[in-house]
Amino acid sequence: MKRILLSVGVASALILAGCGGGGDTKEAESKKAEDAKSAAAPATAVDDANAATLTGKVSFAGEKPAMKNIDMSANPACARAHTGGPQKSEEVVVNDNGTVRYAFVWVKAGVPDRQWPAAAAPVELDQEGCIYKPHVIGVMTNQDIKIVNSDPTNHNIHPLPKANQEWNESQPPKGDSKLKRFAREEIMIPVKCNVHPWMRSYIGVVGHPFFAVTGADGSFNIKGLPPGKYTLQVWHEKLGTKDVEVEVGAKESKTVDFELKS
Ligand SMILES: [Cu+2]
Repeated sequence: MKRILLSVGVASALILAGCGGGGDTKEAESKKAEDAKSAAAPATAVDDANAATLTGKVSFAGEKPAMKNIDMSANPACARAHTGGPQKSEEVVVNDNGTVRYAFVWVKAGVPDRQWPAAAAPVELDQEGCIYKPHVIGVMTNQDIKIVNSDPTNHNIHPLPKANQEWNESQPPKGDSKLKRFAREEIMIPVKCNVHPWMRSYIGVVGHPFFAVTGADGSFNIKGLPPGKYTLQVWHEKLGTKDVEVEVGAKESKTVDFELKS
């Protein structure tokens, strides 16, 4: 039964890969190579019955930094979106419970080399009030990112990857959304906007589904891991990275807490 379900998952992932949006020739070639690699890899069934879980939180140590105001006065269409006062920079967001928001937690090493099925739904990255929402996202390799412009103004999305193909496209006010994907694992890809210098987001691209972005409670929950030894990493744009070695047995749930300092 489980095997049947997985086959369906893989099939739909392949269908999705087949009907992805255009892109230039280089991108198409690299996608072809990745698809070939995926097809060659054995599609091992995810053993849900024995899967382990890693949960925890990312705490902030030290004095809580003041959040900087973003000056949008040069762009009235952006400034008008913030009637309740200036937008705060999301570089370092410390939650009320002393945890860190927008930390990226992922299994850096130890995950078996398999064809992991990506979630069929794209991950959305919106531009609203002239900031990227959310500030940090995670996707699997070749999973769609749906880029939306909810603003009544132009944006120009410009990811700056090192391992993936760079691109740079404008999006008109409330224009059609764009579907984009990255073929290779990369932690992290900064995204800027060529129109608004303060706009910044980060995309984590991982070759497996074992990653999470911390939210308003600073916690993460990574499910479905095969039993094994792993390196779990937390990444934060200003507070750096930390690695922890962790071993999980079948059906085990382990807590790993991180602490980041400014
Ligand atoms: Cu912009």
